[in-house]
Amino acid sequence: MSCPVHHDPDPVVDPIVLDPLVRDLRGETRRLRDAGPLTHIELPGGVTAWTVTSHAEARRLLTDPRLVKDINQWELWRTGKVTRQWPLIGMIDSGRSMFTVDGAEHRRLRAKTAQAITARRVEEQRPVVEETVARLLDALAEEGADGRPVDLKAVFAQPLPMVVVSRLMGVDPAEHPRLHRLYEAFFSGLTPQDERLAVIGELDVFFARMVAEKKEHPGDDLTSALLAAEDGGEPLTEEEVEGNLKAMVAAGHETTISLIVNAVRALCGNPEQRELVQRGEVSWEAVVEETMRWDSPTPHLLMRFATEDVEVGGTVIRRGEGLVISYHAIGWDEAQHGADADRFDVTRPTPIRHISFGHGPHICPGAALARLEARIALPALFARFPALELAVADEELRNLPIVTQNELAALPVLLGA
Ligand code: STR
Repeated sequence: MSCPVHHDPDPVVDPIVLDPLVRDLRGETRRLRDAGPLTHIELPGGVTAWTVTSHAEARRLLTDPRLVKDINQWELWRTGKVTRQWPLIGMIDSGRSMFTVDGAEHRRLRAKTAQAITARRVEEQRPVVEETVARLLDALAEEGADGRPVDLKAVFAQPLPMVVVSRLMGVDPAEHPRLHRLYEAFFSGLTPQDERLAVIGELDVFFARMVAEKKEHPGDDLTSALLAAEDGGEPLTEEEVEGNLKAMVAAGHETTISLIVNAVRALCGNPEQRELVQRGEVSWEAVVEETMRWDSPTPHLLMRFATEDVEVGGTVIRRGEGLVISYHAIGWDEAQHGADADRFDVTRPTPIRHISFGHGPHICPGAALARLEARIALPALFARFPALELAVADEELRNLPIVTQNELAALPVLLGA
């Protein structure tokens, strides 16, 4: 690996090293919080970056135009210290899309996608979500019959987001297993880099073909809509549509799995709160928002780069340095959520003002869709299996070795009578 530890011109305390195997996310979040609002971290591969762990500072930085997504602003990239051989490169260098550009170009790339999945428009997806949830609950009942433990993640939480985002974007359902396999390899920290680069290549070919096909034969989907010429303004190029499509499928598939899994885990671990929810005294909305805050599906979002020196409460992010947004730690900010911020509590005043969907121009355009999925899936699951419980002790649950995602390897449950 040609990625030596980044030497800052300023004397800097040792960075907090993120465990590539994610063996103790909560311990890491505590250490990050203790280190202060802006601190150095070391990512896998020995690459250091700044990270922000304060809610208030993150909000400021996420609306600061001097912090941009363009990888060419990154000193470590420009000087060849980070290359395509770096295991996390796919999180940053993912092609031109609304995820990687800023300013006026960003507004142009994002507008139509975001408008198609606003809180209002997303209601159009409700029937698909409801049908899919009903079908997956049957599958779950079958797998978990006769008191057998069943992996709620694999059988229930994983298929739902893929079905929903695919229907929205026009991805052929026959491709779900393949896409799922590719994303597993893409995200896993254990995938050798040459293999990951091959996976990225395969995803690129897949989505390029799909865009070319939709251009020829438009369907009733968002990919076709993005390709259609605008009334005013310039339409998106095929490359731009491909970038947005890739971003939507990856994001829609990966993050919502964890939202559902983490919510079920949290409720199973907090029976008194679960009872309040199951009795209807606390809303499912509160469960979803509190899960987003307390156990954010995205622990660390990579990356933004300073186009100028940016001062944050006495510390300076130098021009060319990278900034990670550590949402899991931000959700545990006592200044924002109170002294018990590290505790799951669905009775906190709602709406809980977390920023786990981001903040500023890049705020998650799929937030309403994720919320819709979780708010249909969770009540339906607990209505069908009111006695559902974990099949292993909570301490036995393991995260996948993925630094940027808070994803359990599995969630074994017993469905109960
Ligand atoms: C994965 C690879 C790809 O082809 C395109 C993208 C762009 C969107 C990214 C996605 C990535 C990784 C997961 C992200 C998603 C946006 C939201 C999601 C970062 C790099 C989160 O985990 C929050």
